[in-house]
Amino acid sequence: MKFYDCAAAPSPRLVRMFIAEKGLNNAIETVEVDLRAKEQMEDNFRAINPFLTVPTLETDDGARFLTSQGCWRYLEDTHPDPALLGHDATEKALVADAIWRTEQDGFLAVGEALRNTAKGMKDRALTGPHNHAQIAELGERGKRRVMHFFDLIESTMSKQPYMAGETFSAADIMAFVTVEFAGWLKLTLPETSTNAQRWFDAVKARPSAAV
Ligand SMILES: N[C@@H](CCC(=O)N[C@@H](CS)C(=O)NCC(=O)O)C(=O)O
Repeated sequence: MKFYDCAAAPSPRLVRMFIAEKGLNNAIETVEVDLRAKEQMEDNFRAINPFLTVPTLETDDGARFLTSQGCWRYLEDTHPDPALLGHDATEKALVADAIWRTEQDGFLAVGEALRNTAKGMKDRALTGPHNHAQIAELGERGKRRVMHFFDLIESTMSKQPYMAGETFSAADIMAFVTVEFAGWLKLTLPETSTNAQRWFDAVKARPSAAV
């Protein structure tokens, strides 16, 4: 298996943490794609992932998964222990719900704020083969949405230990990476969010958080 990664970027980190939780670090070859040098735009990577994004995972028989969730799905089904996408039907659905909410309201909100404000992302407000101009209002809206997402983590963690319930899952990986990604905007969990902070510290203490 080959994993197309970028050490500095948050989306591939979603898969790096997942790989680490599964104990697969030594089973997968990593290919670094330097996004700062725009290597994702080069013809050889374009042929691998026409959407020009990392992570991308390639199996030995040539199948390719072009999003973090495609990579997760494949790794979960081929290496079921420990389960990170839920154990039974109920838990799988709860994890799917928590991942969707976290991606929409958290991860993509940080991306919206960053990509619409960062000088280095002029005309690259969205990933992919087409250029899109930045919209300053979306930058501001994104920051407000991130703070709402932080409130959601706090209220979730006041009721349960993990994003999807009683068990650590990929939803926690995504929420954790989202909080660290928000640091790029200098946005941090509010001091009053003690439940969210307790959860964050517990995830940060896992060996997978170091990748
Ligand atoms: N939802 C996609 C998002 C992938 C994505 O946006 N990756 C970013 C890095 S965090 C990327 O490849 N950016 C390339 C660019 O900015 O042109 C996934 O999780 O795979």
